[in-house]
Formats: sequence, structure tokens, C-alpha cells
Amino acid sequence: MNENEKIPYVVSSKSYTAVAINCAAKAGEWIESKLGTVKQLSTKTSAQDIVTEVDKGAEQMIRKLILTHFPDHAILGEEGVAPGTEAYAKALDDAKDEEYLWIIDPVDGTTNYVHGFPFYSVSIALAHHGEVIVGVIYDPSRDELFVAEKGKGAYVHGNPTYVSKEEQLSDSLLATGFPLDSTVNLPLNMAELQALLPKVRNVRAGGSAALHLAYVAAGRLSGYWEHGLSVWDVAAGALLVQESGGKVTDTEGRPYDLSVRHLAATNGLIHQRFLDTLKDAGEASVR
Ligand code: 2AM
Ligand code: CA
Repeated sequence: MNENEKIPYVVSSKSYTAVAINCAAKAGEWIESKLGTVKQLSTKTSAQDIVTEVDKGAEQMIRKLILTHFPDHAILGEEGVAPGTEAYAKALDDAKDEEYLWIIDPVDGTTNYVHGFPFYSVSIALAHHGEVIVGVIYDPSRDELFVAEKGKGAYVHGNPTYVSKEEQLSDSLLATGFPLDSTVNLPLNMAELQALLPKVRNVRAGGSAALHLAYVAAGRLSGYWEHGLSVWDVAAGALLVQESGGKVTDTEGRPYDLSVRHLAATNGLIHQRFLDTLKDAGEASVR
């Protein structure tokens, strides 16, 4: 065999989940080692939408590792897609039907990371023909690794995770995220907040969609909603919630798939009443 005919060596014994865990742990460790050292802040769609050399470096690290094991698989990562709705729609459309698609957010909660507010994560999912089959979220601040496999449950460091048991909104702790889009999504989110706050125990806004979803999965939050998310913020966390016994839909109740950008995830028990309140608030806000 001459040089040109060499078939690349592929490690065959690694499971998808093992690779996802390895990538998230390695990238998370590296991100943590760079905490407080960010030199250059770049902006994407607005002054509030920021990216750092750490986001880009971590994504490169994850891409390289995945391709070492699975050179034929496709990868959709936040830092590989140009900012803006059109580029996003095209990137997702091109990728969503791939046989195996890895979906990466190297730092979910970049704003928190830049400020040293310890609530950010690495999120890695694997979709097979558009269905998420593996989801891993790593929180380097607390060294918590959340793992879900389709049909096999969800775990944090080997212990099964279960959603919480609240049946009433009045017993529920919710989370949301404040949208950057101030024309449509922000007024809607404010109306929803105003409608929900008197009905629930309280609402948090931690700044990492992926970690919020991991917390719904682990029963630390009863529910979470946010508008204008991207597939990499959500794919791994959606599987974690589902595999922990919870429910994930869009904010109008349609089942989760990779195209969902307005997300609602709960313990299942409060889901309908939660969606009803969002709906009432949305209708009142456009009147
Ligand atoms: P990020 O840190 O990876 O950008 C906070 O409300 C959540 O919204 C985070 O998960 C954050 O992910 C995400 N987010 C931040 N800016 C965004 C944008 N311009 N579009 C969509 N999601 C965004
Ligand atoms: Ca990110």
C-alpha cells in the first residue's frame, strides 16, 4: 500500500457516549483553566452577543476529538455557524438529516464565563437521523457531568436523575432566559414572567440554557422556558429531561425536535398549566 492509499486509523471500540463524555470533560477542564484570562471579547449580532477565543478553542478541541473517533460523522457547532437567523436556518437545514450529527456548544453561558459567574457548561449531543440519542452536559465549576442515552435513562456521575414531583405551579421553581431580541421575544418574555411570578414559588434566570435543562432533569428546577434558542443550547438538555421522566415541547406544546427555538421543559406534571399560562400571557401581550 502506498502513502496515498493509507486508510485512516479509526478507534472502533469507543461508544458514542464515551466519546461525548471525554470531549465534554476535556473541554470543560481546559475552559476552567482559562477562567479569568480572556483577553479578547468579540461581538456577534449585538454588543450583548459575545464570543471569546476560549469558545473557539474549546470547539476546535471537541471537533478534533470527535473526528478522531468518527471521521464520517457531521458536526454542527455554535462557533462554526455565522451569526444571524438566515445562516442558522441554512446550517441546521443542511445538517439535520445527517445519519450521525454531533451538536456542540463549547461554552453555554459565555456571558457568565466572561464575568466569572460560575454557571456555564459544555453541551454535546449526538443525533441519529435527526433524533437525539446521546446528551452530555458538563459543569466545570461544580465538576458535575450529566449524561443521557436515549432509552437508557439519565445520570449525574453515575447516579440516576429524576425530575421533581411538584404538581402545582404554586410549589414550582422555574427558570427562564432573557432574550436578546428586544422587538418580539423580550416583550413576550416579560409578559410571561409577569403572568407566572404570582402563580409560582419563584423564577430564576441563570444564563445557561443547557444547565437549566440539566437542573430540570435532576429535579432542582420544576420547569424552564426560553425564546430564541439555538439547537446547540438545547439538544443535549432536552434528552436529559426526557430520560429523567420530564416533558419537552416548544412553548405552544409541539413535541421537541431539532428545529425548536422556543422551548418549554418541565417535570411533566405542571406542563399543561405552565403552557396555558404562557399562552394567556402571549395573547394578552399582543392585544
Ligand atoms: P450561549 O452562552 O452559548 O450564547 C441564556 O439566556 C442562553 O441563551 C444561553 O444558553 C446562551 O447561550 C443563549 N444565547 C445567548 N445569546 C444568544 C443569541 N444571540 N441567540 C440565541 N441564544 C443565545
Ligand atoms: Ca455558546
